[in-house]
Amino acid sequence: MLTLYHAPLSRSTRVVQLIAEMRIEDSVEVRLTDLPRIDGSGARDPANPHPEGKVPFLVHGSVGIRETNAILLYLTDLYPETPLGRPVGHPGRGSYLSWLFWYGNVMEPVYLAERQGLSDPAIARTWRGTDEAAARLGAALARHPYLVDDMFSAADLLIASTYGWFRDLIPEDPAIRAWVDRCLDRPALTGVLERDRAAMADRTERAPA
Ligand SMILES: N[C@@H](CCC(=O)N[C@@H](CS)C(=O)NCC(=O)O)C(=O)O
Repeated sequence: MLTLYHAPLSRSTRVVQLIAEMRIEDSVEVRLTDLPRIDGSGARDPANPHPEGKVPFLVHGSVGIRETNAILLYLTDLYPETPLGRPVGHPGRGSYLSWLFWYGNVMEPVYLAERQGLSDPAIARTWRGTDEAAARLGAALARHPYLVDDMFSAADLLIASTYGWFRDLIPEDPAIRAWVDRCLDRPALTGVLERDRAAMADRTERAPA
């Protein structure tokens, strides 16, 4: 049995979506947890075993897996029969790994820096910027409807989630816009977001005045 520590409407929402996309809900217990939010609400939950108190955190037996892209890779490798990953030996494996790691190593830092108005030659030199990230995505999506090949994968789920948070930063490129629409308009995501919003409303009602 697997256990996922999840805080509604956070980075762990992507993992809950993946679990729904993979239809492995019966194999993963999703445990709701709390964390300090940007608005000052919430607090670290001592019951969350993540070493930094963050989400997502996946527990599989005696093993803990942290970092969203590592968790997505772990789950899609663990259930290679579901079409959300690209197992070892698959022609798309290299591309799949590249996009999953590109998300954490480049895309998230670049978009967070943009959102926070941070600019520094070291940032530009190391990660480039959102224009370069968009060009990278545009080049891939000019050839295929999805990043790895012709089928939606956990890499699309992860990378498109950035534009769910930062809709004003969706690049103008029509191929990227159509891909974002395809990725954000999935029933699994709609269902997860509805449940997350309900859990957040419940949390607000219970919070002390
Ligand atoms: N790079 C990590 C980031 C995890 C992360 O920062 N999660 C936020 C929620 S969106 C969190 O747990 N924040 C609580 C804290 O920083 O204490 C990942 O993608 O898993």
